[in-house]
Amino acid sequence: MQEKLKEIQALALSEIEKATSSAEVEEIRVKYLGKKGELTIILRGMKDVSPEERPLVGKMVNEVKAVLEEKLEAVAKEIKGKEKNEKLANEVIDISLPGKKARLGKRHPLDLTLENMKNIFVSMGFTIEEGPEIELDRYNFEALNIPKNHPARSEQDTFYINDNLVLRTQTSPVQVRTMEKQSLPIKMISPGKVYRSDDVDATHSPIFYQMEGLVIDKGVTFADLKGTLELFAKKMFGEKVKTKFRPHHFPFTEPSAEMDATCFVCNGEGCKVCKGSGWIEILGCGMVHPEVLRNCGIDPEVYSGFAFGFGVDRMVMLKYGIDDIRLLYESDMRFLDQF
Ligand code: 2NL
Repeated sequence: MQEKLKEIQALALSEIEKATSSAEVEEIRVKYLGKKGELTIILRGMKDVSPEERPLVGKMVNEVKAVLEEKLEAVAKEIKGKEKNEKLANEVIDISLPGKKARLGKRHPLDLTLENMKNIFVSMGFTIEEGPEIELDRYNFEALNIPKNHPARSEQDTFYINDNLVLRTQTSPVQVRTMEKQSLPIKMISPGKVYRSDDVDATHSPIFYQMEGLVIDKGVTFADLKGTLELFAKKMFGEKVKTKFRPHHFPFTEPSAEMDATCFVCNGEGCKVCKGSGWIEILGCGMVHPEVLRNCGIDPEVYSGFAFGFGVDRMVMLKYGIDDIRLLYESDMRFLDQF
């Protein structure tokens, strides 16, 4: 029996020595010390050993068990250390590799131009007002003297939510709301998105930007309108710019006009941008129609005012020489990176 135990011990120790992984060590532990392990079986067989030999054999079994346990633990520890080092070595991060560059975004040309325009009007004492893009028919059309049969109301031009609600086709409803709620005088601009049921092409987009302005006070005249808009044109396109006003028609202003500015590309000489005329159409304007003032609860016998409106996209396109409005809405970085 003693011989047998020595044999087991020697065999087990040599197996443990040769182990190269934690799994192998565990396998050996189970083989000798596990429930059905060789030493366990001997311990269980003690009842067959003669009573005289029993204490001695028992002691030896326990000694072998202790030796094996100690050795298993030592080797397991050593192997675990090695495995950990190997794992760490495999997971090394090369911090000298160049990182992935985060692309910095840029301001959109529409946004840049809008800011420029807002700054000009704020410097002249205008406030910036905003309103909903889904608008009541009453604010978008009715209050502005655009009658029920007017072509602008046609479903071909306007996105209707229902009979009463539209996607605003201009930012004028913001002015109407301001006149209704605000005390006088008023000196405001309303920049923002507007919607028209247009098919997309080089000059049309169903969404575009507009800026309108409104000044209401006692004694406001067409001279105030001209002075204000001339100054805007000079600040926007340069000191040398000249302006002229042509009669026009809008349902919400009377009299109405369109303002042209001398072409900022050729200084009025005539070029491709101004189609040889030397002039570029900039905006529409006029004295607020008395009916519109009445609709907004303002007495046209006491107060008068002027209003104007222009397409921001058109200005951006003129300013940067962009020939296709779709470029402003396609988010193509090759285009946007140029600004
Ligand atoms: C254009 C012309 C214009 C207005 C907008 C306006 C607003 C109120 C009362 C009177 Cl609440 N007028 N706005 C006036 C004249 C012209 O826009 O060509 N826009 C793109």
